[in-house]
Amino acid sequence: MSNYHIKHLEEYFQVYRKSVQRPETFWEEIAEEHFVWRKRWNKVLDWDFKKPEIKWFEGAELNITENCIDRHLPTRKNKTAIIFEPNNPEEPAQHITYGKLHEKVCRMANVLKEQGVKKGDRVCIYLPMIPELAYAVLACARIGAIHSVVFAGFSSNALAARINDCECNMIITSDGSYRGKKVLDLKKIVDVALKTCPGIKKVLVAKRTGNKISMKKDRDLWLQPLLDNAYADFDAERMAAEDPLFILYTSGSTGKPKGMVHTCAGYMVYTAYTFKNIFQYKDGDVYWCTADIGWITGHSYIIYGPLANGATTLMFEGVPSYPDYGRFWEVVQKHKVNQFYTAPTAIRALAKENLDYVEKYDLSSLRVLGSVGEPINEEAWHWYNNNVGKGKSPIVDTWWQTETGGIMISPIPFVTPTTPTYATLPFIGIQPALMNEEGKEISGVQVDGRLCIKFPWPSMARTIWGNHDRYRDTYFTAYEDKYFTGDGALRDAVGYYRITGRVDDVIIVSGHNLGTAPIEDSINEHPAVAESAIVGFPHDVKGNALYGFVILKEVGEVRDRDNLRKEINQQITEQIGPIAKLDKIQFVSGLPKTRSGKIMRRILRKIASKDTSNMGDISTLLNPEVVEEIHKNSL
Ligand code: 7RM
Repeated sequence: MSNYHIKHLEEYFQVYRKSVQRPETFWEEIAEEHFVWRKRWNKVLDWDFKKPEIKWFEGAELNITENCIDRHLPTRKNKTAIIFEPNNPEEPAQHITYGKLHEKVCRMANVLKEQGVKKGDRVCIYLPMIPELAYAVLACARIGAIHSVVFAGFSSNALAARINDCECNMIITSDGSYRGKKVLDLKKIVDVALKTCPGIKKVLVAKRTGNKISMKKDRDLWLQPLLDNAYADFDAERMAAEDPLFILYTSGSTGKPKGMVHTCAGYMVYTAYTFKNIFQYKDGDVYWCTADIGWITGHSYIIYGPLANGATTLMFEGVPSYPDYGRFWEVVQKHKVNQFYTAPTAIRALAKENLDYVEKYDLSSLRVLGSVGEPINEEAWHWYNNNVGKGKSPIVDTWWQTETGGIMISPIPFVTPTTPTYATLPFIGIQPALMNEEGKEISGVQVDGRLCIKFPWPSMARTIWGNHDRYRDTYFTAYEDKYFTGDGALRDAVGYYRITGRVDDVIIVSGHNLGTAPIEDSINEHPAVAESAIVGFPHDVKGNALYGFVILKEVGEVRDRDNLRKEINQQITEQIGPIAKLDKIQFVSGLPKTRSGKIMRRILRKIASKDTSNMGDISTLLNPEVVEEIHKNSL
């Protein structure tokens, strides 16, 4: 029996049991039967969560792009690999076949090599959702360079910090990007960032918007002429199973962003296997994930997972609201999309608009709907189910993280019965545990606790770039011999999991993970600000919005409060990006602190969400009196 494609519930339980009882045999069979290897592994798994050290398929050699492209050529050369749907609906879509993708990636790989990129080098990719982004990612993988994609909505500061942290020597960008009606000047953002990035030797610039940009001599090069002159074939580099494939930054609760490192073999096996089952992808289907490739969802489920299965994956450059709120559904109709994967924040935004925008289009091609990024609330779930799925397309509420590389808890459509707001059952090979405050695993059903994973899975991040101690401290010290996710969850009577949200200081706004610390750092740089704390509060579209409590310096002129609010948000926009702007800013005389000096965010969270019936014990605070003041003046 091949366990690659699970088709009914009994089979799920059977395969799950095997994957837990004999994980090495299980993953070995999957790896052997469904991928191409240059050299076989010596050992399937080696792990120690204390160090922590995790190795899958050690000794094996492969190149992920041979699995995502070359091996499909004999059978799928003329099949569409990527459908590119531009921002402007009047501009024709592009259908990039596997044959064409091979050529494009090879040319790009040759360009990178000619420009001095070597195996193991870090290449920053700062591009909008255009085909060159996919080519760049795959070209890096083909030559063995480590890609670090930075979402092209991040500011110069955020970009520079990510470039410097992993010491990239090249950046691939574009002249500009289209987002709805707006044209953004990406190259200018890069130019500003590079003032503080001495390691960058080359800037490759893709032409997209045609706006005027400045090109620095000897450093900046237009990509197109280089591609035109490059050879259209390239021998993929032999990579060791545990060689890094990419770095992707995610916000932490303290300090600078964490560069999560994913490696070649395990990541490939797990993203491909989850993609096949969780979207029930069948040959000929058109699959669309609306995420940006700047996030892990785009890495795993726009590029690697779908392409490893020889799928047709759609890349959308635009936004859900342009030219109007029907755009998603227009694209579904136009390309006859079968699987559609998006985020609750997008669903909530669209659910606020007139239903005509959905009903105007023929959505009968849809078979599976996906959700990712944050808990999907019941109302949004029903709207999605009724109006998009017409009650017949199962919703897969997929829980996972940048750190996990692939989907961890999710229904398998047509296999696992779904329940609104529940991510349901662990995927094959995933062993969750709920932990109590004393650090003990909670057994049984109808319980809640902190979500950990007890056993390694192939696509887990192996380290934080340049900071293995932080990797250990963040994920492996809270609970002995377990990976701690940072999320809380409950397990219901039938063993289904429902994710309740972060238990640390990461706030998820519109599906984007924002650490409180960098935003507070940015606010605190304002000359009038003494100290600040931000918390999330429920927001009907964004899921959470940010509420800032700000202490002003006592010296200096008395400033207009609304102007100050504007300046603070302006500063955040410049340093982090508009996504991190505060919805509410309250000026306070102090912040509730513990005796060890930690801000008691729990109290601020309650005030921000107007849930102040039970404030808990505040007697241990250093300054209990400020709580009353903050509460009284809350916004
Ligand atoms: C894929 C991704 C990770 C955090 C995670 C959760 C939250 C993601 C769900 C979810 C409830 C879901 N990676 N999260 N998916 N919460 N239900 N289906 O989002 O690194 O950017 O974020 O997102 O808190 O820890 S991420």
